[in-house]
Amino acid sequence: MTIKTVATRPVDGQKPGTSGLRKKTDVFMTPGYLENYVQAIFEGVGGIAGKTLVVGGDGRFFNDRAIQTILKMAAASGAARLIVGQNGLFSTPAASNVIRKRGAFGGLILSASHNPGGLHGDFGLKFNMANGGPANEAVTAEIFARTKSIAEYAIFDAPDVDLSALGETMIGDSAIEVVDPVTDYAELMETLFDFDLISAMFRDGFTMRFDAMHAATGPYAKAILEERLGAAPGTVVNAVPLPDFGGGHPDPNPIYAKELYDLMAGPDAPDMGAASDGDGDRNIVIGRGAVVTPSDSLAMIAASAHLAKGYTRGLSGVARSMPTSAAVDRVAEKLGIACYETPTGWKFFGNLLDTGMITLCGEESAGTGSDHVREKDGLWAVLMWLNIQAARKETIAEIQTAHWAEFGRTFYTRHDYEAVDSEAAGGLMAHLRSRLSVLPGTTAAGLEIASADDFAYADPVDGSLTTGQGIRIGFASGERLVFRLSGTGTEGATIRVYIEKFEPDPARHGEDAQVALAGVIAAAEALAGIASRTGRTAPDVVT
Ligand code: G16
Repeated sequence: MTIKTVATRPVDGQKPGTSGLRKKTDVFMTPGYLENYVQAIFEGVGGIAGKTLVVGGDGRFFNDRAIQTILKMAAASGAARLIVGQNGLFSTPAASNVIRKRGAFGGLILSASHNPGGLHGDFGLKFNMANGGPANEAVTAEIFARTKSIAEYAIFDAPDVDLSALGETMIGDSAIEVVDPVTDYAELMETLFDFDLISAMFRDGFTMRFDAMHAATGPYAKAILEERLGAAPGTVVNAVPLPDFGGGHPDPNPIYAKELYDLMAGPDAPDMGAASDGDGDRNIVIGRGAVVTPSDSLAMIAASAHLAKGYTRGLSGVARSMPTSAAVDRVAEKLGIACYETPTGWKFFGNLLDTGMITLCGEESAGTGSDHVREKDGLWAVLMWLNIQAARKETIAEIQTAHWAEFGRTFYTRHDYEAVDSEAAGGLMAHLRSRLSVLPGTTAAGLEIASADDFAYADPVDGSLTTGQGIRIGFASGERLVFRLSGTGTEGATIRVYIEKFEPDPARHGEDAQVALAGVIAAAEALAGIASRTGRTAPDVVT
């Protein structure tokens, strides 16, 4: 086995987005593309000689090939140990846990999250740091800088490692340790939640469907829900991870998890429906006839988390990404704890979690998590909801109704316009930005605008400033609109419009969100001219 040094040239566009580098799979498979980016990571993080790294992904097409390349390159760069999930699999939160538990220097996580896989689907790669969380902005900037000056990369000329067998092999002086991806994660969950209480609920006839969408969470959900907690066999559906996600789109939203949403709205609904995404960090929770929005889920978990054994001490604080609804703010106020508003991207929660300023955080994009790892965690959220139901002896619908009665309901929806012409999307945002100073005091579709800004965040721990994070429009009557461009898409631009309105009156809490928000939706169109600028008259996805 020898180390090869291969001459290469910078490739354009290897700038990490909201969560690492995401591109079409066939782009990632272009000779040298992956290698350039991996070498840039190794150099951008200050070198990996003598270090331990965790490596794994969500099992999508090219996961297996990419991991072999990464292992050979890491060995060539002198890594001491590479901890790899069996068959190259790790859910993102499980990888975060292993990084923390094993005291690793960091990890490489291969996933394009909820985006479809396959040669013409999406692929992604990100670096997580020693705290288990996605690299911060300073590190991703350093990685990007290296992609622009790279001239060569190093790789071991070695046979592939058998990743199906647990145990240890060597590439040169680097140990490759293949581990069961589920064990450590399941152990962690057992320290956080009352497994006996949840088991008893299942024994008493509680029914559930968990849709793993043929993605990373399947083995975890089977092991924890069915084997440890005693949920009926077959509770976890689509449990086997497949490189093409069974031809599906592993996003637990109302479009791609429609079957689950339909089941939960119908006469044969189990007590609880849940799903997670490609890499297992997102979640959706649905009660019988009661969809819980991710923003509400965060607020409801914040209000009841103390019922789970890992959280009996209460919450030190909470955080939400800026576009997430203010439902959790109202809970924080009542609990007398701080609530932080961060830019979109889990990496921005890292410092708050590391310093103990927050215990819980979440995002409108189906992400909820706590200080147990440094990623959002789909199965954790599902277990939290199971624990809360078992402890309160109430259904999700009852918990939701009671929560709204106590705190008011924040109607919320997000409208996505996908694969929009990048110039048109950029023009729409630039137009809004140019009008920020003149908007307050004017009206849009009859609603008076009280405030308008472009969100900027000064990290309270390290003082770093992040600007240009989305246009916020606040209305005098309390509604809010946010416009931003997605940082995870791989085709054109995705415009996200986030729409919310607070409703204190319980008599109105049963309204359909799209109906309740119709006036604010009209204001969004009046302000941004989405139809005229993009040619789109309706969103592609409504969550
Ligand atoms: C990533 C980030 C999340 C973010 C989401 C959507 O999640 O970790 O913080 O909310 O992307 O980002 P955007 O609105 O820029 O597309 P995931 O699940 O895709 O890794």
